[in-house]
Amino acid sequence: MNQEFLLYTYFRSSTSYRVRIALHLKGLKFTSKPVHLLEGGGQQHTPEYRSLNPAGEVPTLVHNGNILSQSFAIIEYLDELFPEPKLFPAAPYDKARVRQICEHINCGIHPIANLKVQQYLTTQLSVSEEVKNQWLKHWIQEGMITLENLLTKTAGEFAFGDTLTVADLFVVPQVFSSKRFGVTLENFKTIQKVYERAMKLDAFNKAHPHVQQDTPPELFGKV
Ligand SMILES: N[C@@H](CCC(=O)N[C@@H](CS)C(=O)NCC(=O)O)C(=O)O
Repeated sequence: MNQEFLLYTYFRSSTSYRVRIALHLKGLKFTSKPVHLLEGGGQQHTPEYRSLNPAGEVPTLVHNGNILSQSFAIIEYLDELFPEPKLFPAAPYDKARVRQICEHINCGIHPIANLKVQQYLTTQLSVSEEVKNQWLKHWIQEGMITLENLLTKTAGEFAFGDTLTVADLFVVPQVFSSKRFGVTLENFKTIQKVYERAMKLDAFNKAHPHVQQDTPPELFGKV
């Protein structure tokens, strides 16, 4: 059967980055449809886009007419349809622990730094850029401390043991995002080890925010 994938994405979005990695890992050819989160007040807010993604967020994947949002749901769907390489461990406890890492990033770290949250702080609550950045850095740092603690119990070569899992697809984009907000890996040796191992894989590099079709020229190629 002919497989068609259209990915609504934004180069810098860590949630889009997760899905791009999954598509590359599974060798699935896809067309990227950039959604500029800032231009014109944000293309994610148009009624056309919201009819695909009611939350007005990226990513959205359209696969042979099937529309899906939420990066975790998208990756799970892809993994069930295209099991090579398998991203979820089979044993229930292992699977739950992998998911625990993903959920910590997805619900515990990512939403705090989301663009709309930042915009609300500055435009509605008149928080200065400086205070906003301090606030973001604090919560990201807290989240990264927990992530480091989680990974010290689970990591081998990868985030969970010595086999690549969906947890690595969440850790790597979070590292990219944390660095953007000034949280480096200096004090997070396990996260750093896992990050460096995953970045040896082609799929992670091809999916990197700085090599996408909508990457601004001044950032292009800086992986
Ligand atoms: N839990 C969602 C989060 C998606 C999300 O928040 N995406 C961000 C970019 S990383 C977004 O589109 N933000 C738009 C905005 O804040 O206006 C997922 O995993 O897909």
